[in-house]
Amino acid sequence: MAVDATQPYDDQNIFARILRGEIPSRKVYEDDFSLAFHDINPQSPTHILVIPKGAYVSWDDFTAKASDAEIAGFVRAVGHVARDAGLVAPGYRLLANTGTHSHQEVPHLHVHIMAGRPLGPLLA
Ligand code: IU
Repeated sequence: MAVDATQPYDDQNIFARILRGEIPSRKVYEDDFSLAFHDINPQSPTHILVIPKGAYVSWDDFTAKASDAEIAGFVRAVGHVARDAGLVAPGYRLLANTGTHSHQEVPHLHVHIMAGRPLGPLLA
């Protein structure tokens, strides 16, 4: 079911549980502000999710409430993960579904990094 981006944070959501180490993930990167791991159901040869460590439902929640340090750290982490995976030259797509119409499924902000094949127009 799609997430309402205005809902309160649910600390039992699957990514909160991954952050607490209650559920394993295939970790790619971690720093003070961010965790990156492989998507469990990849839609492209490379499909990595980057999440902030703070409790934010969505991009909206994050950009409204997170500190400048968290936002800067998170944005840098996304760039770092893509660079480190060698995705800059071939190219990659960033996606952050936010709320019902976007079909956001997990109520903890995540940025998708998708790459590894020509992805085509966004709405193809
Ligand atoms: P969305 O933007 O909320 O629709 O994306 C959720 C993503 O989380 C989706 O690509 C799932 O495959 C992925 N995911 C995951 O990697 N691990 C999980 O345990 C669950 C979902 I549930």
